[in-house]
Amino acid sequence: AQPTTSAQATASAQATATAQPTTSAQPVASTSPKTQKKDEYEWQIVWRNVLAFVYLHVGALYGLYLAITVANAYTIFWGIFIAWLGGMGVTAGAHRLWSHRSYKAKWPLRVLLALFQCMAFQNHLYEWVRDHRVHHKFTDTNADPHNAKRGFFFSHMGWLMVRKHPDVADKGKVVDMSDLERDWVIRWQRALYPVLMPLLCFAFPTWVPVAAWGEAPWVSWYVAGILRYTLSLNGTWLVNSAAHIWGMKPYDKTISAAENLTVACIAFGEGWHNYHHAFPWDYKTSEFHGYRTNVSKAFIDFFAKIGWAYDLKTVPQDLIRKRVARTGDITAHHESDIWGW
Ligand code: ST9
Ligand code: ZN
Ligand code: ZN
Repeated sequence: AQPTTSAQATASAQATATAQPTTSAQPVASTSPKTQKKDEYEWQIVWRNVLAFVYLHVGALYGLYLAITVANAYTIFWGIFIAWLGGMGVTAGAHRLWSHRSYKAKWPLRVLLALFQCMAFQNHLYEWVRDHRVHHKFTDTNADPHNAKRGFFFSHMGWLMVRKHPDVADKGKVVDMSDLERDWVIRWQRALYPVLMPLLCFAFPTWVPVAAWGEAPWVSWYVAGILRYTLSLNGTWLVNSAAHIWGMKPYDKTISAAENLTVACIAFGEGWHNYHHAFPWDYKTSEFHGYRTNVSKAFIDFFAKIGWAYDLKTVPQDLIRKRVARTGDITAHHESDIWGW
């Protein structure tokens, strides 16, 4: 066996251990160790995660029932507010700032975004960004952590319930993360994540309604905690599933990523995914200049106004036009809509 990382070695060993010989004449001798490893790849379910997601979704249904029947209206507004803060941590922070460097942020905004991103519990920033950069570099291949070619469920949430394909770590090694390693906010968030995440994603959102307007603790837990978290996870996952399946492809017909209005509305502007994969460095993650389908753009523009965000990057119109003509679907590109949305 070749020297590999411990995770790869474990994945490979587990794959070998579980591989069932189906025929007596397996082409083992004729395959190189590398193809052999890939042929042997099969899903390794991580039951801890499966159980956690079952609890979250059953709990979210119960939370929905409590929200409709007994919850204080303030608790519901509070849940929406926390979902929005967590959403900004993911879209304006993890995604547009740290994954793609589409703008720069002074340290107070970086600290704020790192705290908001803890509220969303989608792994710490370093891990989130590494997976996302690998997703962009190896879109629609086995090295893409949530490869949409493996179906809706896998790209939505299935990828979080199985061990990663060996290609993710193998090919992911070439992705440069040195900019994040240099950022003290990233190092600090990663070190404190085991404490900050439970406090900011679960304890604080549950405690406020109890202390401030006397909400019953279990109602607060299931509405502002579990329901809010589960809905915001599903909203985020739609970008990887729905927006990689349904929608038009004005900018690049060759990739699965598509323009999806519904996902844009749910995921605070992150559904314009064909544009985003064509031009990942645009801070708008869309050709549109409006705010209606892109609350995250409004958030970044506000911080640019007060000087905490700067060097906002956009793509010149002639470059977009050239790209549409070269790789896109020109009939799906409606320039008149661009200022409207
Ligand atoms: C969650 C994330 O939900 C959601 C992300 C969505 C992204 C969407 C993007 C779209 C745009 C933004 C939209 C925002 C919209 C917001 C709207 C809000 C309404 N590169 O991972 P491990 C190596 S998280 C290079 O353990 P396993 C590395 O050496 C939900 N190398 O793999 C690593 O070791 P280390 C909550 C990589 O063992 C080693 O492999 N969290 C890469 O196969 C092992 O890595 C959970 O559910 C890479 N990309 O386990 C937990 N990846 O880290 C989920 C790995 O030491 N995670 N390596 O360097 C797990 O339990 C596990 O990761 C696993 C895989 C079971 C899934
Ligand atoms: Zn994508
Ligand atoms: Zn991206």
